[in-house]
Amino acid sequence: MAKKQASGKQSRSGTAIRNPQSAIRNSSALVAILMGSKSDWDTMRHADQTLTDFGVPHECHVMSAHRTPALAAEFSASAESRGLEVIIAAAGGAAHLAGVIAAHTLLPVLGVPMKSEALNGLDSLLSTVQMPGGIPVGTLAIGKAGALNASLLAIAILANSRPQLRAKLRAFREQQEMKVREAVLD
Ligand code: RP5
Repeated sequence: MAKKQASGKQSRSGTAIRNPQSAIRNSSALVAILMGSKSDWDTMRHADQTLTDFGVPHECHVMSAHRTPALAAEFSASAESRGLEVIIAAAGGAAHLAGVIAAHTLLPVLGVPMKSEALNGLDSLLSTVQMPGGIPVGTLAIGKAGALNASLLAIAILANSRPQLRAKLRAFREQQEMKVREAVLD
């Protein structure tokens, strides 16, 4: 992303590394957010923001199953040894990114189908969700809701072994419930 380059030296909790060349990586990252194109960032920034809000160290990269196949394979094959625990992979159209990433790692991979111009995301959804048996991709909803839920699901996975994160997730749910209960229609 052109957005925030090379805050790469920072490694405090919650720091997001966004890096166009994927050369700079966050040594403390637990979650990686990958997207097939910079054009996916407007959607995937919601996942980035949620992980930041929860203080989860993470990194964000553009890489493509089609346009940068070697980078996608190298990234996913080395992800576990770098300490990553969950990978979120977003792509649109013939959306193979999550499946390709999942093929190279044992880490849980959460797929987010992007809204596409031609088919409004139905193509992305089907090509992400319809993995043949043996290589799972946990597929979320199309677009913004999927981006948000992928980050919340990543947090829930991490929270299984992190009580403080679990408490934050519980508080988030309680606040969300409160907002609905207290909604006033004008
Ligand atoms: C996919 O193709 C990307 O994930 C994106 O959603 C879609 C279109 O990419 P651009 O042509 O906008 O780069 O690889």
